[in-house]
Amino acid sequence: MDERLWSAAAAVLAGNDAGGWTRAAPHLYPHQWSWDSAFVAVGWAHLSVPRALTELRSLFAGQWANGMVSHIVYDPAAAAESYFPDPARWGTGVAAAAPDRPTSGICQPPVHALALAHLAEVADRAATRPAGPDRTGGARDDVDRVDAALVELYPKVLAWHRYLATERDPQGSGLVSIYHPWESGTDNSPRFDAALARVEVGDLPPYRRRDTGHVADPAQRPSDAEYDRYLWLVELLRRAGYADDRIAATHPLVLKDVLFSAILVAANDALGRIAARIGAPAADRAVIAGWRDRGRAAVDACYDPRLRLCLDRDVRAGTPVRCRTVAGFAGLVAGGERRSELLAELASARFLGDARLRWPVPPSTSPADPAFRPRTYWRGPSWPVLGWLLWRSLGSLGEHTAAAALRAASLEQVSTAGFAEYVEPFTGEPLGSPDQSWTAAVTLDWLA
Ligand code: 9WN
Repeated sequence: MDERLWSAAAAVLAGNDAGGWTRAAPHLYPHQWSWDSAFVAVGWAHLSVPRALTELRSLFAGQWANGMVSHIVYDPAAAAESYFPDPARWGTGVAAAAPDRPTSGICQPPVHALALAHLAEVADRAATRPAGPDRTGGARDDVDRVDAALVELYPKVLAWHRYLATERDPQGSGLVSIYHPWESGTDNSPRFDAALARVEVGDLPPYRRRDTGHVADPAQRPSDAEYDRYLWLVELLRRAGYADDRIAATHPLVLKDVLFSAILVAANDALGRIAARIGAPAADRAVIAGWRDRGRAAVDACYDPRLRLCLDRDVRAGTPVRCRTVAGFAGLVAGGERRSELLAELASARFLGDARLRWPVPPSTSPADPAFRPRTYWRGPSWPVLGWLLWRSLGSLGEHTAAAALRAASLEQVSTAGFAEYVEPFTGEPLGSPDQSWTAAVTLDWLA
């Protein structure tokens, strides 16, 4: 165990701790982000199980009445100019389902059930460990706390998954529709280039970006042209009253996001285990298993034999999105039948086998893709948190050698680059925000 790295990671979480929730990053992201929070809870579990549970409780306190977990729960105490778009720009008051607290009007990948199941395992392991130093303290009590939290959170997570399986998939296809690149969590990935290019920006109210002031070079962030489109999509969603049926009928950007859908498969698998643990009704368990199986088959069907990757589907264009990004490994996350092809592609010179990589960790966009940019956000840099997701998926598939190699490379990366938001894949230069909460959190989990 690298005690120095452990203490440094723990200090990042403590520094970003806002009480019952954690800032995604100290300055750039001073609010609670949805999928960040779930990864962060996995990290907190190794320091304090009660604190990990509080993280998820706080996030779900901002859940919408239709089940949606919004991508940002705003800190009302933070200055309005601390992050843009602010709550006023979202204007979620137009939506009947919006809660009283300030949130955004869109969502992010549903990693929450995965986090809950993972932190239950952490608590169980600590409780069964032979006598000796116990980082979590009161290990048996922690298991009871987890069980109580599972009972409390289970209906909320179920409502969240139901929202995704119905409102975001009215066709029952097994694939989730997203309305905004921010919903994917991989904002300016080339996955969205063609769809965004078709978005015609209308009478967009003026705005001032805040994000570029927090990074060393604005070129590490999405471009102004991308931001105009992001904000125009927000404008259209607000005008549609955040009503899924209106959005599905009129919105210019609708994508079946293959990674989001695969995460939902893994999350339904985890939710099924939680349901069994707390003795939820058999009918619920059958519904959850149905969502999981339908999603897994649908992700498999997105596999493209030419690229050897799973591809998103652009609903408006009616075509698959042909680019080489880390999202293409969705089939490993969902645990489908394309495992050997995807593992071969992951190891190939287009991904981990590229000899120019400083560490064999997945770049967000393959260096072999024409849109690859090594310093720009989701267009090339590696994101440790996605390495964690793949590592966990490989472990669940029983691919222990590949998982161990990815963990070792990831730990070398964070030991050198620190807890950066993302990292230049060839030089190892830390980019984006320093002290990013989820990078520290997954480091704790790798070390534990
Ligand atoms: C928009 C907080 C979030 C992550 C996303 C990442 C980035 C926000 C932004 O930061 O997105 O949601 O302002 O760029 O792309 O995955 O959740 O860390």
